[in-house]
Amino acid sequence: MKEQLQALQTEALEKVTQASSRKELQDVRVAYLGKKGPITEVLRGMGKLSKEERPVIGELANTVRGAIAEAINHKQAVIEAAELEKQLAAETIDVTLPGRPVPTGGAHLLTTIVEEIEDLFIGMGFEVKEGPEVETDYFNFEALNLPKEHPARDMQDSFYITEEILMRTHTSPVQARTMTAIKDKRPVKMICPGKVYRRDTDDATHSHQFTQIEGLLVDKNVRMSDLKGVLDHFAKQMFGEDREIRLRPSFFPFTEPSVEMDISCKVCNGKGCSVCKKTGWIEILGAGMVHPRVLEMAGYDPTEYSGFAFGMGPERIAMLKYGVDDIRHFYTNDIRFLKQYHKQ
Ligand code: 2NM
Repeated sequence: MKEQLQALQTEALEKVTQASSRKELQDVRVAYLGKKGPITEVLRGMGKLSKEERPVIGELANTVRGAIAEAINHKQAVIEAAELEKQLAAETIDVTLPGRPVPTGGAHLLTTIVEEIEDLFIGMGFEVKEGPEVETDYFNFEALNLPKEHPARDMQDSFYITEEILMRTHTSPVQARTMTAIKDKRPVKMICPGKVYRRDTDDATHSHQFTQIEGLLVDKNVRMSDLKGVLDHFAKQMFGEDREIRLRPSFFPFTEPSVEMDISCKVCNGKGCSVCKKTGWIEILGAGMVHPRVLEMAGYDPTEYSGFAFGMGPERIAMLKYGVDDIRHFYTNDIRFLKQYHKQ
């Protein structure tokens, strides 16, 4: 009996040594220490032993069981530690690896141009003002010296919502509103960027919706030379110090006199090429001295105050500056077009 138990212990410890996984170890545990295992069997058969043998065998059986259990528990700890090591090694994160790039958006080319123009005028002391895109007939036309019979008020040319309300066709109503709202009739120095709407058939150079930036300066003794100085500074900042400007007579209902401003062509340096249609000059914007009627309607005394105003199309500026050949590129939003102008 004694030899049998010792042989059992040797055999079990051998199996424990050989076990290399939790499963195998558990099998050993069940096989040797389980209810149907040999040790339980020995203890169960104790009744058949003599009085002298019983305590000796009983103690030995318990010692053998303890030794096997301890070996199993020890091996279990070894296996678990090894498994943890393996898991940690497999799940190691290298925190020194460079991150994966996260795709980010970028500003639309038009946004960039509008902000650049805004910054230039802010630098000259102008305030940026915005107003409604859905306007009244009064502020869009009447207050800007476009009387009822004026051809520019043709229903065919604007998006009317009712007889009296329409999508603004320019941003000048923001200026008429601002001047009208100033009760103490102090000087005004503002630009207003924003979307405008005209009933046009879209093509490479026309869009039924586009952006405008208009400027207005009203004060005492404002002269044409002030307008010229501001526009010359703008042109040189926007297109290069080596650019020249020229003013040509023109007509707008809200300014008198009215002018159109050209800049010398950067492509040919004024010599004449396809971009400037062999003239050496490129039209950039319209401007003029605010019509006395416009000042008067907004509550400014035209014998005391004078002002200049100008208006430009950021799409056209962007097209000239970046060689964009079709205004529709700004609105069809092909990401391949837009991405070319994203800053890195
Ligand atoms: C232009 C050309 C000339 C203009 C006039 C005004 C206002 F409201 F003060 F009368 N704002 N903008 C103006 C003048 C706009 O765009 C080509």
